[in-house]
Amino acid sequence: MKSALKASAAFGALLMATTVAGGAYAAESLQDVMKRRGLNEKDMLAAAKTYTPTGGRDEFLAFSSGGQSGQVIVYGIPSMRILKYIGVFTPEPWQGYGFDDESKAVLAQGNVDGKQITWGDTHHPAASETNGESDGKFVFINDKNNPRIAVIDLHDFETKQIVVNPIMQSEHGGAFVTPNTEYVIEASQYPAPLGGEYVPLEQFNDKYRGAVTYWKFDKSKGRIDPSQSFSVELPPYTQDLSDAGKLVSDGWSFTNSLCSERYVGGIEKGRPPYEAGCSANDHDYLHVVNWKKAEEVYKAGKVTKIKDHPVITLKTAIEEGLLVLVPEPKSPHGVDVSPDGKYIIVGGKLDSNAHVYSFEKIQAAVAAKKFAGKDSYGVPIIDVKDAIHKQVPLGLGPLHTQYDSKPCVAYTSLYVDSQVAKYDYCEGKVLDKISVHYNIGHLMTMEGDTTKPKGKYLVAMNKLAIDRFNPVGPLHPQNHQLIDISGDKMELLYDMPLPLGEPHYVMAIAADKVKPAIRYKFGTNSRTDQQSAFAVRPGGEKVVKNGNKVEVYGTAIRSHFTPEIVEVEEGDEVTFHITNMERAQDEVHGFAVSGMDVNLSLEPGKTASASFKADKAGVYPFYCTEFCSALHLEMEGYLMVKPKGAQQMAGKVEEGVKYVKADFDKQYKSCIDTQAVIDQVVAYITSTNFKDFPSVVALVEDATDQLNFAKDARAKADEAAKKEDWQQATLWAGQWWQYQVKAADIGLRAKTYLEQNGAKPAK
Ligand code: RUQ
Ligand code: CUA
Repeated sequence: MKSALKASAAFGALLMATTVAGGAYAAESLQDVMKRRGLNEKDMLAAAKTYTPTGGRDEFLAFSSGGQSGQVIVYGIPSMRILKYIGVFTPEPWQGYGFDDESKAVLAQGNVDGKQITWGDTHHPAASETNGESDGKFVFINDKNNPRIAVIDLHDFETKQIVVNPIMQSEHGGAFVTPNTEYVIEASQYPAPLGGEYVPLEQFNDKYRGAVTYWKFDKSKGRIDPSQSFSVELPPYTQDLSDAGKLVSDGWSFTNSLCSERYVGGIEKGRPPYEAGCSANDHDYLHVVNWKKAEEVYKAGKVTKIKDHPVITLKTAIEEGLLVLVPEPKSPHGVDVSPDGKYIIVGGKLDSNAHVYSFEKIQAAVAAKKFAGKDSYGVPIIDVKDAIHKQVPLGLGPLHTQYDSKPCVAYTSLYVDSQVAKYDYCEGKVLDKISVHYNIGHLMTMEGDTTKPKGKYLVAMNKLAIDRFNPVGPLHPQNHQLIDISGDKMELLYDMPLPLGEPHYVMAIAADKVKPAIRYKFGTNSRTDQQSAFAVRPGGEKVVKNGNKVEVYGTAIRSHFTPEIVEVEEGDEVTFHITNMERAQDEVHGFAVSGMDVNLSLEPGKTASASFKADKAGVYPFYCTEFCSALHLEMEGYLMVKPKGAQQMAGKVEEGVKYVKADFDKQYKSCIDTQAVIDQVVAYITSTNFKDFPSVVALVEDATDQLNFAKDARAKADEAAKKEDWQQATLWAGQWWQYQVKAADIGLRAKTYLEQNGAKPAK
C-alpha cells in the first residue's frame, strides 16, 4: 500500500509547500490588479464578459477558415479560446492526418489530375442546415486555389471527404449551402476554359468561362455525391462570393463578380495591369440563378458533359430563363441574403454604399420579363432601379454583411475605413459604427447567415494586426476582435491573435447543437465511419507475412502495444494496423516509428494503419506519442529490420534483472495491499448515487476494464508461480499491479468528482 500511495503523498507535500510559500505575499485586491495592469472599468467589464473559469463552456463554437494553412480552426465564443485545428487539405501530424493510411486516402481524393496537393487556401466554412437553421452536423469548406470542397463531420470533427471541381481552375464562391443542405454551392473565380484545356488568352471572351457548381449532399451518408451534382456555365466575369436564397428566395442563388470588364492584363507587354482594367466600369454583375429550375433542367438531361460532369451551358440557361444579371456596385465582394430571404445585400469595395436588393422586385422583373437589355452573351439584365430596395451610405470599402437577431439590423465590414457599420437595411439608416484594428475583411455574427441569427456577438476578422500584439517578426498574426452587439452601441471586448494563415470567413454555431462523440465504436476507421477490416480484439493480435508484405494487427492500451517486438526483413513493405482498446474519455495513444514518417493518433476505439517500406536494415524504436499514463514512456517497442537473409532472433534475451521468490512475494504483497485501497474507493463510490453522474459512470466503466485486465495478469502470475518461474511470476505480478494503479487512479478521480459535486448516499 505504501508504494501505491507514495506518489500521492509526494503531491500532497508539494501542494503544502506551494501554499506556504504563497502565504508570504499579501493577496492583491481587484483594485490593486487594475492599478498594476493599468485597467479601467470598461476593461474589467469586457474581461468579465469573456472570461471563462476553469471547466467552463462557451456558448458558441466558431469554425474559422485556416487560410493558407488549409485547415479549419475551432474556437469558443465568448472566451475566444482555440479548441482545435482540423486538418482538411493539409497534413497535420498530431491528428495523424496525412500520416495514417485512412486519412491519406481522404487527402488523395483531393489530388488534382493525379497531382498530390498538400495545402489549400481555405476561405469560407459553411454549417449544414435544416430548414434554414444550423443543425450542428457538418461543416463544408472550400479551397480557392485548387477548386475543391471538403466535408467535415461534427460527430468527430474529422475531414471525411474532399471533392475536386472537375471544370474549374480556381474558385471563391464556396462553400455555401442551401437551406436544407440539398446542395453545397461553389462558384469559380478567375475565368478559364471549363475543363482546363489550353486556349490562348486572345480567345478570352469566346472560350474562357465562369461557372457555379451545385454539389449534391447526401445527408444520410454524410458525403457529397458527385454523380448527382451539376454546374451552370457563366460568362467570364470573375465570379466572387455566393449565397443561397432562403424562405421566400429559397430555390435561388446569388453570385457576384468583380471584373465584368473581362479585362486581360499583361504588364510585360506594356498593357495596364489587371487592377486598372478590372475596375474601370461603374458596376459589375450579380448573377441570379434559379437553382431549382436548373436542377430540373439537369434532371431532364439538358446538359453538356465536360470531363464527365454535367454542365448547363449558357445558351441553355438563357433559353430556360434560369439566369439573369443585376448591375451591382463597382468591384463588389460580399453578397449576403437576409434571414427572411427578402433582401440581398452587396458591398462594393470601391463604392461607399451597401446595396440592398429586393428579391421581390427581382422576381417581379423576371416574371414580367422586364429587362433593360442583354450582355454580349445574351444574358438578360435587370435594370438596377427594378431591383434595388435601398442604397445605404456606410463608408469606404464595404465588403461583407451579417445579420442580427433583431429584425432589419445588419452589420457590414468597411475595409478601407477599418470599421464595422451597424444599420437598418429596411429603412436605410446607419445606427452605429465601431473602429476595428485593422482593415476588416469578413465579419460574423452568431448563426448570422441562417434564418435565425442569434445576435449577441460579432467577430471582426481583420486583415492586418499591425501594433496590436507583441511583435513576432515581419509576419504578424491575424486579429479576430470580439464585439458585444447585445446593446444599441457595439462594444469591443477582446483581441484574439490567430497565427495559422489568413482566416477569411468564420461561422459560429450554438454550442449546444454540436454533439460530438467521446469514443468510436470498437475498431472504427474514422475516415469511412465503417468498421475497419484491420481491427482486432485483445488476444487476436497477429503478424501476417506474405512474401515481402508484413502486416501487423496490433492493439494499444495503457501502457503497452501488442506486439512489442516486430521483426521484418530489409525491403519489406510493412503495415501496422493498431486499434486503441480504451473506452475512457481522452485516453488517446499515438504511434510513431523512428525514421519512417509515421505518426498515428489513436482515439479510444479507433483503428488506424501506417504503411511504409523498411528499406534499410537497422533497429527502429517505436513508441506512443501521447503522454497517456504514468508509464507512457514505457509504451514502446522495436521494429527490427534485419539484413536480407539474416537469422531469426536466436536464443533468449539476457535478462537485465533476475528475480527470485522474495521479489515475487514482495510484489504480490503490494498487489494485495493495493486491492484493499481499491476496495475502499469502490465501496465509497457504490455507496453514493454515482449513477446520476454520467462522467463518473464513464470512469467506473474504465476502472472496471482495468480491473478485468488486472485479473488476467494475476492469473498469469499465479500460473508462473506454480511452476516456480519467479522471473515470469514477478513480472506478471508487476503487470497486475500496473492495472491496479490505473484502476485506483481512475477510481480516485471519480471519488473526488463525487465529493466536489455533491453526491448523495445511494437510495
Ligand atoms: S474573402 S475578405 Cu470571403 Cu475569400 Cu472576403
Ligand atoms: Cu500511450 Cu503514451
